Amino acid sequence: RRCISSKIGVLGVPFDKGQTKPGVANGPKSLRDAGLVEKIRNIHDYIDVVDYGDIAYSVDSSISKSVPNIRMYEHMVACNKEVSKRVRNIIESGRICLTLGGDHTIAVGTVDGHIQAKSENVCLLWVDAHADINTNKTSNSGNPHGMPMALLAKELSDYWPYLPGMDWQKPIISVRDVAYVGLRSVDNYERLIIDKLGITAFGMEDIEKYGIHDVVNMALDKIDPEQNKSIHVSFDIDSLDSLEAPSTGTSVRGGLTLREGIHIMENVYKTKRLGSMDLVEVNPAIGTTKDVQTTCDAAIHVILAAFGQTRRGLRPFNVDDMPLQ
Ligand code: 6HN
Ligand code: MN
Ligand code: MN
Repeated sequence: RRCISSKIGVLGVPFDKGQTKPGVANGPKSLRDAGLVEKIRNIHDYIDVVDYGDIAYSVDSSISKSVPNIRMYEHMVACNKEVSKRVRNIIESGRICLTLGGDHTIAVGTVDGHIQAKSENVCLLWVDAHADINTNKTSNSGNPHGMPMALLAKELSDYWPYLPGMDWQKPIISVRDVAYVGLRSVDNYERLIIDKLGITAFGMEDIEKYGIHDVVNMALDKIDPEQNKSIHVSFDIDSLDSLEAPSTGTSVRGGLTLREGIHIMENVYKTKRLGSMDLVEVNPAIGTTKDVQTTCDAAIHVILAAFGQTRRGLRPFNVDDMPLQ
């Protein structure tokens, strides 16, 4: 059995300005405190993990309130610019980038950085209860964490006003290269956008109908038909059911089981083309201590599956027989 060495870079993005509930900035800390990095290292002997710590960014306050109905606009701009640069560097250094949120706003930067590093040969699997494809005109909340897909999509660039400070960010992914899994809370205009642009979208009812295995394979077939793209998975922990991941800001019941979440990432691992993964919206200020443990533990299981943890067990590295007495 030959094993390919896997190099991973972990980046924390303690960003909470894309929504209004305090606590989500401590997502990276809560995952690290729960032993995430050690657990990734322990998957197998030939794994190589570097933790790059948390990002910091500085804000240009002169652009605040320059775009209507985007809360904390200047923070969204500055944070994502830094995230993009850091993710790009990590991927260019030959590592799979694991970005820990923070709220989902940061996916603008992670997907941008991934696409820069891989010269656009990227497809995107968005695992979420929500579609996160509001523009500032369609959003009912004004919360940037409901907008990252709309900022990334080429097909929506004409629906945005001029965005000061975002010149570095080109809307660089076509919705043809995007698939959703887990949807169950989609706003009216988001539904219109998905239908009008024909975005591949598997809601919970599709998972009931086809099962998670077929749904993931159908999604990947659609966005990476030649099996040659670098896969970006943006995993919002609220894709999981409220019972599986209670500590998150916009929880919706009737979601994925942890087993389904793990299954998605096991299938992605098997492609050997995971280039970058986000794990966002873990909020350790929501719920009891037990709820936070449950949520972090679920997030860690999903991440470990992405990096080769298998439920059937892994044989010891470079060993063919049991120790003699
Ligand atoms: N998330 N569609 C709602 C909004 O405010 O635009 C909810 C967004 C949730 C975002 O969970 O990443
Ligand atoms: Mn989301
Ligand atoms: Mn969500």
